[in-house]
Amino acid sequence: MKRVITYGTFDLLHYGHINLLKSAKEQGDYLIVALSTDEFNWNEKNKKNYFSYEKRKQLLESVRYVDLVIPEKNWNQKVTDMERYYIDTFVMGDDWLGKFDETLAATGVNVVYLSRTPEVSTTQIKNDLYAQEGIK
Ligand code: C2G
Repeated sequence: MKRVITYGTFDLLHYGHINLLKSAKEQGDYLIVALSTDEFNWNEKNKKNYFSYEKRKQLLESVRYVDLVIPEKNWNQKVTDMERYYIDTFVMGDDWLGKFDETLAATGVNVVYLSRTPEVSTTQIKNDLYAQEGIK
């Protein structure tokens, strides 16, 4: 069984995330999503997620491509995650192109960057909604 892992916030889950998760699953047979905790988002990514970790986890667990959701608590857990979960392939969207090759080089996992869905983002959704609010 080929085991794949990917990491992210996945807040305001949208079809760009689903495209990524679908493509990530296609890299193997079992997909683990390491989901950024609320604290990690706020302290390390300066992101205030709209949905809590539990709600974002609930949404991801309902996605057919996702087999397991684990917490992403810090930037440094990736190497141990690869060992702990017997990972074959690490996947990220190509906005992260090249960012994890060095970190993961010693683990021997395949590092795959998949193209992002360019036209959609959580930031864009929020901005569009604020703009509509102004019109209403
Ligand atoms: N993504 C995508 N297309 C979009 C938006 C996001 O393919 N339109 C992908 C990103 O490239 C990423 C995943 O969906 O691989 C999750 O995106 P985010 O929730 O924005 O994740 P991020 O905040 O980049 O956190 O340790 C890695 C970090 O946790 C990644």
